[in-house]
Amino acid sequence: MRRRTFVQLAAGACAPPAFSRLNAAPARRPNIVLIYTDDVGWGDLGCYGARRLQTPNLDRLAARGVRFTDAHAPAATCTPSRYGLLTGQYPWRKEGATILPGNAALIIDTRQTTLASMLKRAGYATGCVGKWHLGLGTGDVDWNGDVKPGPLELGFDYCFLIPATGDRVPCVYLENHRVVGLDPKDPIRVSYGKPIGNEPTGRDNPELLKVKHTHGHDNTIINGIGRIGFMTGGKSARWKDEDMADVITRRAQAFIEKSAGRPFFLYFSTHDIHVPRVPHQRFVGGSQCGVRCDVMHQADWCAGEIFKTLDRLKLTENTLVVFSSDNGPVINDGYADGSVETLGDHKPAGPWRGGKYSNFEGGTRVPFITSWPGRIKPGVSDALIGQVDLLASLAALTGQKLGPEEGPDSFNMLPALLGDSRRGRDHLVNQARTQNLRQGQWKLIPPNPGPAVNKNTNTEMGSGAEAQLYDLAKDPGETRNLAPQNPERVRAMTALLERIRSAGRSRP
Ligand code: NG6
Ligand code: CA
Repeated sequence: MRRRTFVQLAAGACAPPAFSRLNAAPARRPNIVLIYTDDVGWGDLGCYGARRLQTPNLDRLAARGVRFTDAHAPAATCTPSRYGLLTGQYPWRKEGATILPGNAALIIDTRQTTLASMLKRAGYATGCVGKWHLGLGTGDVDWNGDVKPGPLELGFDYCFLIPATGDRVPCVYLENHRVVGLDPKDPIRVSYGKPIGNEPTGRDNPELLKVKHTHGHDNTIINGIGRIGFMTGGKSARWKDEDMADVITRRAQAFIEKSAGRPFFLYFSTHDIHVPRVPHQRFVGGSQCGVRCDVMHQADWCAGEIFKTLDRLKLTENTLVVFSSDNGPVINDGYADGSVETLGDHKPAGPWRGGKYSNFEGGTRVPFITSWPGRIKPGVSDALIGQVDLLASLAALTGQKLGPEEGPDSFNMLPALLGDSRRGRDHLVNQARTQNLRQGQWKLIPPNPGPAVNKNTNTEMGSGAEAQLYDLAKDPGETRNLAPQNPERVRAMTALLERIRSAGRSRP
């Protein structure tokens, strides 16, 4: 794996003329494309060491940008991470920011500043395409009328959504406020908990399934796949999982086409590589580690298509692309799709312990790449940063000062994101079963009694009745709990975490 540090690269690879040209010319405000993948682990990209699958488009992005090794999603699951990403507020401050059912109300207050509203204020055209999973509407949603509030009420000019997740009903797309392709004579009804309608379910009709479930996912069968939740109606509007990557990528490209000419912000949130993993036929069997890796090829293709559009429109030079993932990797997340059996020696979390759902580093330490060919000098950075920092950093990029209530946990890390500085945050709080605290090389996981391993997903959770303290510089795999020998450090970090919690904000 490439292990050159940013400093070495800057010193070695950048001849002075290029260096001064890059720094002297103040670039125009860039377009911003945020590619947010789902459940992609630190080790799932070629440029992060994967060898059993190929991600040429993302590797090229990293080669011309900054590849971060210590960047974090706000949480080890989707909804809280997306909440933190868009609001710049730690998600554990928000009651109810946990994995949401598909009929949940919008959990972001429409008065809150988001990445979209902040960039809109700076004159950007703003679009959101792909997975949402932050709730929609104000209560039990009526999918047959205007579905709002949602992204459009949070600063996005346009949205095309997978409302919750690929494995949750309703299995339909939403464009702006409306379900796409809905026949009013066949209204959609959705229920979580109580069965609704009389369509087959995974529980009662397993013989109809093309992918069997291992845990959960045994409610209404849509496109041969058991889902979480019950749904009836909306037959003409239902998605086909195999086409999902194509459908959302084409919408994202169309948004770029339409917006070119003024600065734009695209939040492109892939379904891949979340379950159910049902790639388009052309990606089936393409990798050397099974369907989970095949859908990683598909995710890389999605990114590549976006890059092609930027190239064609001659926008690449002045577009800041940020690539990341909403939480760490999971192998079996509820479907018997063969991923466990075909994993081989592929290491989805790279060198980090745990994965999705876990308090260990694998839960939130995710791939993170920034690229802006007209401005960023390529390199690798080990700065500690959080996705929660994008709000303040992109505000700084677009010359905006945040009010005291905006992005209360978002630090301006722009110099690190642009590769101008290797300095990261002094501390960062991430969330799984509990909040954990990073401070430099130290990691504190407060007491959180529970099973060491989640039996369903086989995830090492980082649970324990006593506090855990790890020195990631000496022990990146979090194998030696140093808490008993370091009571002072445990006390100091526990106190810092408590201060951050009780202050209600942490932005300097
Ligand atoms: C879990 C689901 C899992 C996945 C996850 C959300 C079961 C048994 N498991 O509850 O399959 O959907 O929620 O993933 O239903 S996330 O990436 O959107 O947070
Ligand atoms: Ca996720």
